[in-house]
Amino acid sequence: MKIINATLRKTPGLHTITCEGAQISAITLQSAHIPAQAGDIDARGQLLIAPFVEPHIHLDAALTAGQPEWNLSGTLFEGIERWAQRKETITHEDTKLRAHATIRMLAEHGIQHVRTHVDVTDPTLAALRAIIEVRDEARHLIDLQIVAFPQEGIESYAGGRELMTLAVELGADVVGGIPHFENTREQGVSSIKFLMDLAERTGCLVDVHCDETDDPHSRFLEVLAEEARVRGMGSRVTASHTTAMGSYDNAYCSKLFRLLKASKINFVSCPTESIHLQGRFDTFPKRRGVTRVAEIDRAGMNVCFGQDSIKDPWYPLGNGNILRVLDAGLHICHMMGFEDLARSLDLVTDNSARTLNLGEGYGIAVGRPANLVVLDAESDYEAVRRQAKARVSIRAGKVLMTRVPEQVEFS
Ligand code: 17E
Ligand code: FE2
Repeated sequence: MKIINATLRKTPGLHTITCEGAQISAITLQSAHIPAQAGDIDARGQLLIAPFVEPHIHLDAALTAGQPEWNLSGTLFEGIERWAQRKETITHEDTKLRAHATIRMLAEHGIQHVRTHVDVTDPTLAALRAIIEVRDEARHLIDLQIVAFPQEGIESYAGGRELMTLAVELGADVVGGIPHFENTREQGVSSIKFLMDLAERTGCLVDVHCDETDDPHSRFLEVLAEEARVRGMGSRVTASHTTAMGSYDNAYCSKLFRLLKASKINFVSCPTESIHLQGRFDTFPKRRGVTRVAEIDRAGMNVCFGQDSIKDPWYPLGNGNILRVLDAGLHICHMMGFEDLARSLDLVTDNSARTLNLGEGYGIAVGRPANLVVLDAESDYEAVRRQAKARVSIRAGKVLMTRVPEQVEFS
């Protein structure tokens, strides 16, 4: 299969990408626009990108908003309470149906790599068992990484440590945590030591919900980063949310950044979710409740954007379109200078792939998997401005999905 007349990010000219079997076998620069032969996919000068990546979502809770009650305060904590109510009624089938429906929404938007957190603070681990099956069943659409996520705490929840260990034995790929939600600061710290030990022992990656609060005294990020640095695990570790960093004073943050850089950990921000859940205890002026995305990026560290929720107890909107989150994130994080817009897709492609440790399994290069998306735009700038849709999604060298862009006719 050939994709012709493709614009590649950060590379001038039109290109032909040839796929053999499930791999990219050649990338050639064209001297001019070429006509399509039967069987070719004509990108018509538009962007051909490696698939979008969703680095942070909660598939087990997706599509449950309002069941049985709506989150009326809009806080993280009421979200956790509402979810605890819904969690009592989840079943294997209900979880699988909602997860599959949500994965389809992601795939429709050109996403082929997903990391989902799954709540393991449930003695039956029902959601985890269901999502492990979904990981196999949905392989034709996406690659799925599963995080063992202790929503109600590792130390503060009865049997929390045992449930985390069992989740990894059952097949979770990534170890999670929620230190800011543990009952005490000491438990927050010990939860991080525990989860880092578990990951180091089992070879799992790490992705911690870390300091998801406006409390400027929530300082678990330094603990996570130091554990990662000392163990040499930084590139395998991710700090998600870190919204408290938006409230840290600059003197502390400048010291913290030295450690963060030395640790080499990754960051995920979920700007639509954070602007909704945070700032809830402020009057005016009201904080944005989002981590320092531009500053992390400028310091040379790896940061990406995720959706976090689709219609769940924490966040009622969302539709699978990661460009919606990119658009909002660029606004919220003051990243609309031309240079940021011109490379904005980094935040939802390459940077996220690095967070997920996809390595040679991702990217447009000879020998890599033929997973490719033609976007309905010619540049990063236009893709985010126009909320460009995926026109064609190719997976393992086969067309997975095509979309005919909408046509508007004035009379
Ligand atoms: N759980 C949590 O602790 N934080 C979130 N943002 C979501 C679930 C969606
Ligand atoms: Fe989350």
